[in-house]
Amino acid sequence: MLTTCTTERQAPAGVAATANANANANANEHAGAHLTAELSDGLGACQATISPKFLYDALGSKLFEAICELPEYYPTRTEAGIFERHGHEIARACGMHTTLIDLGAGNCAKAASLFPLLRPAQYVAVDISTEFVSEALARLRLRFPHIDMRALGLDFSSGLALPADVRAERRLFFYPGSSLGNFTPAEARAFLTRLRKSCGADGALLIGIDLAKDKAILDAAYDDALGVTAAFNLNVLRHVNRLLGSDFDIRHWRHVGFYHEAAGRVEMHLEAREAQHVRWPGGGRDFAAGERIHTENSYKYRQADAIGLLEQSGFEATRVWTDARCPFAVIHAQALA
Ligand code: AVI
Repeated sequence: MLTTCTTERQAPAGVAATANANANANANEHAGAHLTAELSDGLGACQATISPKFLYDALGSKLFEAICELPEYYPTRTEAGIFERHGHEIARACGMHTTLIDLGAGNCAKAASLFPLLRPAQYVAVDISTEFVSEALARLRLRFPHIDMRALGLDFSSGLALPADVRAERRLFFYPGSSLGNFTPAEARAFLTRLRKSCGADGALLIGIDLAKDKAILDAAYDDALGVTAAFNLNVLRHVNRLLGSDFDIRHWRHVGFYHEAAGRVEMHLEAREAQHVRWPGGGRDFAAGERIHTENSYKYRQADAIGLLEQSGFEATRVWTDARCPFAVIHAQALA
């Protein structure tokens, strides 16, 4: 991978007008100025990056759902197996009638599978894409009419300001799917510390964390034979085109996903198939053939390190459930005073 980069921070006045038709056709999907700035800063950095949160537009969310069905992608299945086998114990540890706050709720299926056991007093589905969550909630309200449900559109990776109508009592943050792994350990600590503050005096966390395992299993999970993960990763460029008005041509990029053992994480990148120049209003960049855009990290923890991370963030891990065949941990952690 090349480390040199050529970027334009200030484009000539005509560049915005010549940005691709895709951006103009999608002018109604306006990115806020902060998102545009975040995207252009990331793309302009010497090691180009796109935050993984941009993987989840409507199509990206559907592709992620498809990933969860893949034989190679074990986390969803493994975690669901733990919930199924240990559901009663998990419910006992969490208690009933909580305020269940589902972070990155997506199609809400994981939380809904626990409703009969947990019987939450309130269910708050938090996700960056409210369109997806609202559809899921409409279906769930029919099945569980007695549960007070609300959708909250929030990029909770950068802050967790909950509105006043979210009950303050017995908050149980639900963070399944090993999404914590998409933060660096330092970001994860900062995130968990913020979460601890939102817990109040009697709050807790139910979290799923993927654990380190064989490189061959991890490589296959993040570069599946059918190419669904590749489509999921490449789709981020379509999303960026709409948000930023850039002119990425997906055909000129390929998906790369692998386990970096020394770093303890899976990395996803998009690699330029050929040299090219990409423009966006106010900027642009040359990419050399083989140059990569880093789109995601997925850290795989050792169990003791995961528990240590929770402790450093103001939680006490009270119960841990694992899968003997495929290392994955579901942890109940109580907020410490
Ligand atoms: C959402 N997150 C936990 C997934 C993961 O495994 O890191 C996202 C994903 N990326 C590629 N496949 C799945």
